[in-house]
Parts: sequence; C-alpha cells; structure tokens
Amino acid sequence: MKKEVRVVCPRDCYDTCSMIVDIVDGEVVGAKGDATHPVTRGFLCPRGVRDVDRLYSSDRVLYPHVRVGKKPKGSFRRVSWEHALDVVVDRLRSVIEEFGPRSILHVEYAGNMGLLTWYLPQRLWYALGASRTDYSICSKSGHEAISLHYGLSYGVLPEELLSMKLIVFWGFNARVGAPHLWALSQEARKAGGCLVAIDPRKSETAEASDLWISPKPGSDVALAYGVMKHLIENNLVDREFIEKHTHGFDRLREEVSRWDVKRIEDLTGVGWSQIEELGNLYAERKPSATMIGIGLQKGVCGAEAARAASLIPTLVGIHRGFFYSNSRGWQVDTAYLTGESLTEKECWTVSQVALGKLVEEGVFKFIYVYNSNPAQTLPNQLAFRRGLLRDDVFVVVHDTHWSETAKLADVVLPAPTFLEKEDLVIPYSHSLVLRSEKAVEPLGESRDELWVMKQLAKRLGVEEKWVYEEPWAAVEKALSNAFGEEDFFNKLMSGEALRLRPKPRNEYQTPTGKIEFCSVIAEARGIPPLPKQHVPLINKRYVLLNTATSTYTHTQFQDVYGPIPPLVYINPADAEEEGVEGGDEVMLCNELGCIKLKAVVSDRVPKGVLWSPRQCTDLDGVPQNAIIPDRRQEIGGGPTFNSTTVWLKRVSRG
Ligand SMILES: Nc1nc2c(c(=O)[nH]1)N[C@H]1C(S)=C(S)[C@@H](COP(=O)(O)OP(=O)(O)OC[C@H]3O[C@@H](n4cnc5c(=O)[nH]c(N)nc54)[C@H](O)[C@@H]3O)O[C@H]1N2
Ligand SMILES: Nc1nc2c(c(=O)[nH]1)N[C@H]1C(S)=C(S)[C@@H](COP(=O)(O)OP(=O)(O)OC[C@H]3O[C@@H](n4cnc5c(=O)[nH]c(N)nc54)[C@H](O)[C@@H]3O)O[C@H]1N2
Ligand code: SF4
Ligand SMILES: [Mo]
Repeated sequence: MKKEVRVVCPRDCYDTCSMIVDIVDGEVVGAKGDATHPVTRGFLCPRGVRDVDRLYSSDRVLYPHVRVGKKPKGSFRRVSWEHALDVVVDRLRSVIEEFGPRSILHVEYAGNMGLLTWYLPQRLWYALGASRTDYSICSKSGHEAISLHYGLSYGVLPEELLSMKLIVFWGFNARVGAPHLWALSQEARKAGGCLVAIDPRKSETAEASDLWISPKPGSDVALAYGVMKHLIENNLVDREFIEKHTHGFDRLREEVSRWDVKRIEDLTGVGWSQIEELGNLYAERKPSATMIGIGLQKGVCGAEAARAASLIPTLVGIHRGFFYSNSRGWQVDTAYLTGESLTEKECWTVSQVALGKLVEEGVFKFIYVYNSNPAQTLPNQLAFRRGLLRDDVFVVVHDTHWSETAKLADVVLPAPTFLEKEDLVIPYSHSLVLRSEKAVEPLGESRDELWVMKQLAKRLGVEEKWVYEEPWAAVEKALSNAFGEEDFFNKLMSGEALRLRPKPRNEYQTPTGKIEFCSVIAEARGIPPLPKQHVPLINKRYVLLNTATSTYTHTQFQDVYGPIPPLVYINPADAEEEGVEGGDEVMLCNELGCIKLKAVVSDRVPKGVLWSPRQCTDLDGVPQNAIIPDRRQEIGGGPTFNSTTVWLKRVSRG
C-alpha cells in the first residue's frame, strides 16, 4: 500500500522545509520537497533527500543500552527499558541526595527543533532545579548585538527576497546553509537584482554572486564603517528617515569621521573602490536585504560585525532591512514550554561555549544529553571528553543514532527520528507553520523524549502537575499569541499551514523606541554603544575558518555520506612558503594541541587563511574542536570558532 505523508524537516536549518514522504507498505521509500510551500518550492537539500537512509541506517540506536566495564573502554549491553530507567533513576536520586540538583546538567540543542522534542521534555529538569546551558553555541551573540540597536533581532522574511534589488550575503554561505533562501535570491536576480557576498574565502555563495568582497577575517566592523563613511560623507543617506526613526546619528557620524580610508583598507585588505561600489549599490538599489550570517558572528569580533552590518540599511532608509534570524520576532512562549517560567526553583545557567572546563573539573555528577552531540561540536573538546570519562560523572544520552557522545555515555537510550513521531516546528526564517505527521511507527524500541521524561518523573515521584501536562494542550497555550487567530489550534491539527504573526517591521523595542545607532542599553551596561572593531587576527599564524558543507548537518549524515572529509584548504602562496603540496598531510597546531589533515592547495582561501569542513575528525581520530578555544564573546557569550589561529607544518608527502 502506498501513501504520502507531510512532514516538516526539524533540522537546525534556516529553511524548515515541508517534505512529502512516500511510504510503501509501512516503509519510507523517499522524500521530496513540497511544491505548494512558498519557500520549499518542490525541492530538498542533499540531506533532506537522504533522510530515509538515515532513518534505516545501521548507526541507529534501537534499544536501551548500559555500559559494561570502565570508560572509555568497555562495551554496551542491551537492556530493557525498565532496567535502563531504573539505573538512571537510581543514579539521579543518589546524586541529588549527595550533591543537590545543581550537580545535574541537561545538555540539549537543535538536533530536532520540534516543540515536543526539544522544548517540552525539559520540564522534568526545570522541576528538579537542575543546571542548564545558556544556548550560546550558535546564534546568541548576534541576536543580542543586533538587539542593542533594534530592540529585537527580527527582520526580512524570506519570500520578500523575491522583490529585492540588492541582496548582500554577509558572512553567510546561503548556497550551502540555506539552499531555499538562496533559490529565492536567484529569482530576485533573474528579475534584475544584484547579489553580493562578503566572505574572506571564495565560498559557494561568493563564487555565484555578482560581487565578491573578501575582507580579512574579523575585520567586518571596519568594512561596515567604510560603507557607512561613503554613504554619510557623500550624502547618500536618507535624512528624513534618519531624523524620524533613529537615535544617535551624530555619534555615528563622529565615529565614522575618525575612520580614514587608509586605516580601513589596511585593516580589511579591501580596496576603497570596492567599498565605494558596495556603498553605491546600497544607495541606488532599494529595497535591499542584508543577510547577516550566523557564521559572521562566530568570531572574537563576531557580534560587533553583526551589529555593524545591521546598521547600514537604516542609513539608506529601510526599516529592519536585514535578516539574521526571525526566531525572536515570533510570539511563542518557549519559557512555558520548557517549564522555565513554571518552576520555582533556581536553575543554574552555565556557558555552553565554555562547558568543557566545568565538565572536566567534575562540577556536574550527572549529565543528561539529548538532541545534541556535544562530544564533537563543543570547543575545547578534549577537556569536555575528559570530563565525560570521569569515574564520578554519570552520562545518559538519548539519541536517534550512535553519536560520539553516545559512545562515551554510561546509558544510551533510543529516540525516534522526526519521521517516527508527530511534532510542530517553529521556523527561524519564514513564518509558515504546519503540523509534522508521523510517517512510520518508531523503529526498534525507540521512545520519544516526552515519554522518557514522564517515565523518569514518575519514578522520581516528581509532583509538579505541569510536568505531566498533555503535550498538545501545552503547545496550544504556548502559541496562543503566535498566530493572531482564534481557531488556530484546530486548524493546525487538521493540517492547515498557518502564518506566524510577525512583529511590525517599524517597531523598535529600544529605550527610545527608535533605531539606536548609539545604543542606550549598551552604554548603560558598559558595552561600546557603537560597534567596535577589535584588533584583527592576522599575525604570524593562520586563521582557521571552519564552516558548514552541504551534505552534513553538523555531525549528522556521516552514516549516509561517509566521514566529514579531514581536509584543510591552503592558499597556493602559503603552500609554497610552507613547502606543502596538495595531498600532503599537515599538522595544524596551537596552544590546545594539534590536528592532522590532508592539504588542498586552492585559491578559494586568501593568504593567511585556512579553511576546513567544520566538526571533522582528523586523520588520527582527533576532533577538530580539540584545537578550537572556548573563548567567549563579550556580547552574548557566543563562540569564536572562526577566530582560531594555528601554525602549520607538513608531516608527510601525500
Ligand atoms: N548544509 C548545512 N546547512 C546548515 C547547517 C549545517 O550544518 N549544514 N547548519 C545550520 C546552522 S546550525 C547554522 S549556525 C548555519 C550557519 O550558516 P552560515 O551563517 O552560512 O554560517 P557558516 O557556514 O558557519 O559561515 C558562513 C560564511 O562566513 C564566512 N566567514 C567566516 N569568518 C568570517 C568573517 O570574519 N567575516 C566574513 N565576512 N565572513 C566570515 C565563512 O567563510 C563562511 O563562508 O547553517 C545552518 N545550515
Ligand atoms: N568547529 C565547529 N564546531 C561547531 C560549529 C562551528 O562552526 N565549528 N558550529 C556550532 C553550531 S552553529 C551549532 S548549532 C552546534 C550544533 O551542535 P549539535 O547540536 O551538537 O549538532 P549535531 O551534530 O547536529 O547534533 C545533533 C544530535 O541530535 C540527534 N538528533 C537528531 N534528531 C533527534 C531527535 O529527534 N531526538 C533526539 N533525542 N536526538 C536527535 C542527532 O542524531 C545528533 O547526534 O555546533 C557548533 N559546533
Ligand atoms: S536540512 Fe534544511 S534545506 Fe535540507 S530539507 Fe531540511 S530544512 Fe530543507
Ligand atoms: Mo548553528
């Protein structure tokens, strides 16, 4: 028997596609993009089309397992759910008794962005008063930086790209990371729009854009000031708009006047004529969209770059003429879903970026991980792993697959993938929400996150009623303001696609109610009120950029496409200086250690810059994140992956 089921791809991805999944005799045989969805437009990325292989992959965790023997050696033994839950609950009880709930840490992220998978299952941990992370690993710094000037960080909606005359991808490799936003921008281009990419390396997006600007890594604030200087000093700004909707223009003008052309050119490595060209495009081509990449803000000066870029469209008179992520523009009560606003207990929040050291020190005695693979994705990775391997630290992982973290755990629990459960996903770019149906029954003995949470809660005797709330009732409450429609819930349940109600584009949640070039809140907090250029990175060492590739979502899909290639790209001039040829094995080293990769000599990276697929494992099995420092940004505490500096040494001829 054949049927089609509509599922929403819940991966941490800008596009949140609607998928049509083909099922024959109860088995998924394929998936295609929903042609009726205005952003999915009938196609899926290389990951989406192979989700069926990930569903039936031999890497699936299908049964509960407990470790036999000491970590890191030892093996896993399949056990019943009863037994696994008893083991977990016994340990939870004894840890709470001896060390208190603060020594329990739950670590989760966006492996599946579904409300029933990611958010609601946290209620148990909030009821216990366990510790949590600050979710700083990805986009937080950029959100907070842009919010300093705009109140909230929401902006352009993807479908508006179709009518843009100019689209600037700023540290945003959309062709790889957001293929549907990229496809929409291609339509804009066909209609006469111009595409610009600002990226130190010739990314897939840069090579397919009309103009590629290649600043030195971490110099984007200087570049943005250059563009603003050109606009202000040549009277290309929208005076009336500035007068009416902004605060602090004089301070910006003063700052800009301190930036001379030579200093900008030196810092950025970009010629003034190219900066003028970009400025003129902004002045002439309206409307425009400045697409600020999450990648842009993952550096020491990342949040500063994001806020600087966001100010340019304001100068030319566009309300929120940028896109970063619209997640903070929706009215979804996530604190209700997670239980954060329901608990009376104080829950300690620790840095996700700098988690490694705390775990290494044994601060947490019980760590529960789901929906994330931190033993591959967190910086200062070796410290994190040493922590997981401590005798006095008990680690439980609930995952769909045998992730690196699962392999280091004491108990591993099987989770169904998004194809085996129903859910609701709130996108972070577009506004369309539709229920994701269950395509097939859970494989093996996999049980969903809510089931596990309730089992644990019952056994622990947790009394808070909200831990046991009917899931869809909780979702209905959390979304009561999200759509601005009375009957939204029944409509969603019957399969209708609804649009989230975006906040008005010309509303600014700042102290002055205006766009603040000079941020009042920043000033009060002792943060520079205007974007600040930090000292750029280029010195005697290389800067190692590490970003997404099209066949993997972070560490996922290695069971489908093979290991993330352990490669490093090096500019031909640097290769010559270092005596490196393509195929050679090279060491990248810094204070944290070394990783060994295969060299690719390529002018896709400029001199002084290296690039490697992010989160790969090196030729000796060492994770890339072993050499990525856990330095946090001042604004938002975000990561600095793209500010990793290394020296390079050839070890053997390929
Ligand atoms: N295929 C795929 N897509 C994904 C993901 C995935 O794993 N795989 N992950 C999703 C997630 S969680 C995220 S956070 C996003 C990330 O998606 P993006 O925001 O596109 O981020 P990255 O791919 O990290 O980097 C984007 C670009 O920034 C450039 N860059 C690095 N440093 C600088 C700098 O200092 N200045 C400038 N101007 N550019 C710089 C890099 O060279 C890179 O080409 O992608 C999402 N989409
Ligand atoms: N070197 C380097 N490291 C980085 C970055 C970088 O640029 N460079 N980027 C960072 C960024 S932006 C991000 S967002 C993080 C992402 O870091 P992680 O969230 O750790 O990323 P994933 O590897 O996608 O891990 C998701 C896990 O969730 C599991 N999973 C998927 N669906 C489900 C489900 O329905 N239920 C359960 N229980 N589990 C599920 C998957 O099998 C997988 O093991 O990585 C960060 N790490
Ligand atoms: S990973 Fe992103 S682009 Fe790929 S199918 Fe899912 S939502 Fe679409
Ligand atoms: Mo991310």
